[in-house]
Amino acid sequence: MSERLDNDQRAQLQALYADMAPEGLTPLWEVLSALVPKTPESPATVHRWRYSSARDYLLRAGDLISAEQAERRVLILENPGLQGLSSITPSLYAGLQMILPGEVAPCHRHSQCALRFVMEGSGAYTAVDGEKAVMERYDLVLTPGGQWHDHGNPTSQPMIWLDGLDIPTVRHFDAGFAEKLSESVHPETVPPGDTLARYGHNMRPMRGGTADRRPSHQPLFHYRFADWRPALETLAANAEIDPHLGHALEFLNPADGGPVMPTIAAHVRLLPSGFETRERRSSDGTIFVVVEGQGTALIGETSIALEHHDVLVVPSWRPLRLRADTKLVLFGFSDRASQEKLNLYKEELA
Ligand code: GTQ
Repeated sequence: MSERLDNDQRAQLQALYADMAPEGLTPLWEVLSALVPKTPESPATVHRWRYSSARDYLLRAGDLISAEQAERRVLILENPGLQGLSSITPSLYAGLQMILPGEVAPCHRHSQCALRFVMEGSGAYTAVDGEKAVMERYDLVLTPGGQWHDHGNPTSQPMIWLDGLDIPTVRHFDAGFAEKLSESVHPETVPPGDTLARYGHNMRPMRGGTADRRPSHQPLFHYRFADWRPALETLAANAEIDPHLGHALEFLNPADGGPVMPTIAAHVRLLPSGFETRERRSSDGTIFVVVEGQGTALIGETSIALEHHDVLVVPSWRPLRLRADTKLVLFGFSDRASQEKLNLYKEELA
């Protein structure tokens, strides 16, 4: 409301609101500026989770409940500004999942899209439609919406990864469906590495041929550290650094050259030691993981130290500068994929 109201008018309006409320009617003029803000006013807060601390709690949970019992043994990274919503930003969910040696997280599929970013361990797997992606540290593995997935750990070490899902987005649309497979482990359909060989080398089986077996919109699901890390290093050696991003590479869906999944975009960046980015803000609240090194996130007046494996969330439209105190390598993901489809995405570079 732009005009001030006198007391009499205010009292009569309050009576009107009370009378009509039971019929599901409320006055727009009381809420218009909040409904249609000039710029995003996220209820989410900037927050950093210390990996060492979260890991201790996850190990404690591991003593108390099995992966099979829990279905998924995950500690949700819940944004302090979004309590009760199991969300890290208004549109995204994140959690830390652990699979102990010998455990299986049973097979299911759901509308929600998921990414996994491996924090520690080696040799456990996520099977997608019955094909194991054998996971190494800092691999990115996707379980796109509608695809069967189970996790297992045949090694002697725990494996921990970060889950990133579009759970709040799907909840927003009331469009979530899920089902469990009758068996806990999907029968093996092809040997590990089959999809990477068929779809992961800028090639694909000829369309229409019988070897073109993966869903055409979402064929690839494994992006290996062994591939992305050298690529990022070579970029850093050859390219002029982007003042707002550092050296940055986005993971692509080869089906269309766009973000990895319909709702989620993911990238990695490298900031040389001592480098500080110029201020940038964007409408996609972003989750960062520290893969290598140490740094500082500067968000307005707030300064947040980033240690190895920490997870940081920067909500929509918060001005961010990143400083590398040593060489800093980050993984990041956001809902930019959704926002671009809806013509919502905006960024501002200082
Ligand atoms: O691994 O399928 O963190 O369904 C949340 C929901 C992980 C999974 C989560 C899930 C999964």
